[in-house]
Amino acid sequence: MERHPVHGLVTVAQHIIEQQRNHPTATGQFSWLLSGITLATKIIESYVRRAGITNVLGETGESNVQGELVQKLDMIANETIVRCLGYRGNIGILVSEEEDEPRIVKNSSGSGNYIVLFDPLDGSSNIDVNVSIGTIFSILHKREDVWPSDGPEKHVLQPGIRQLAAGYVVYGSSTVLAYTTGDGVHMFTLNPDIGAFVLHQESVRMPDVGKTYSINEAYRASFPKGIQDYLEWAKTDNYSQRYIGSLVADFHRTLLRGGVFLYPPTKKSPEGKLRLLYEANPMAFLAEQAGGAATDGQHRIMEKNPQHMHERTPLIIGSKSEVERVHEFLEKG
Ligand code: AHM
Ligand code: MG
Repeated sequence: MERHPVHGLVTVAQHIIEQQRNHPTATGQFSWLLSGITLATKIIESYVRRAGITNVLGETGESNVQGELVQKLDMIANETIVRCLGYRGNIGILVSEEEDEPRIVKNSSGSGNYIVLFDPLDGSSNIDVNVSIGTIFSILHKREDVWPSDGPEKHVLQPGIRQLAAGYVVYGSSTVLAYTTGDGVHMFTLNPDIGAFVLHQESVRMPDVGKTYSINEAYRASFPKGIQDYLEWAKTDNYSQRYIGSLVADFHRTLLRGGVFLYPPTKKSPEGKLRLLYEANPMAFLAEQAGGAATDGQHRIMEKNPQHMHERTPLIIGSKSEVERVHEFLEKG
């Protein structure tokens, strides 16, 4: 793997500002917005680290728009992000996995131009058992061809290729942030002693091959035939299997080590389980920026035109040649 070691101490805030220097028209608004996200994730991480001793584990007793039980930490993470971003005057719309409708941010200028879409705490089933979970985000501009009477959802329904930035934070054995603004993927580790995300790898490249597949194989019987055939083949070719059950953590490993993550359509989730706008799109942007690929089994994820805010999609993401291999099986199947 090609690595770019970093000397000296560069925080994520500094890095974003330096990246902006490459864009002469940048106003600094964008770095202000991203610093709101990093602040929120530091607060979330402090809840996650102390979860067992601060009565934040377990369910709230409510279900979200997806019909899934909401964990207390899901709710805390959502509120934290809304609180941290709601005061950045340049954000117009927030879209969260946990909320049915887009949230219009009311601010003094009333003219926020950015849309932030996020999954506040991904990997819900792992929250209570101290396994890696994460936050995912994607940033868009509001559309110019939308009338106020069209409502906010129309602004939000844009293909992933329009993303201005995307990233995630994985709350794992250490807390790592990865982001892209279309100029490579950069990775930071939270140094808890100074409370800052510190750069540890610039321009991360995903290995082009990697003999690891990551899938919930318990659903195998209802996978498309091509996926079943691929899994059979991978076993005969000495692949390993790794599956954490938090997209953020499974993707993070795939980004660093190579391989392929798959969440195909199943009987239970015929459209796939993962959400296009705030799970698949940001991960696809990161994957492509690192030299990898992301599809739904037929189309490039980032070219899909979303019809609904909480739309789901099948996802095949990872090293380029591994994704291509899965496609070969899908075409034969
Ligand atoms: P969540 O956003 O409610 O946590 O659900 C998404 C998660 C992903 O992190 C993970 O890849 C997937 O669900 C795991 O699903 P399954 O338990 O069906 O394997
Ligand atoms: Mg999720």
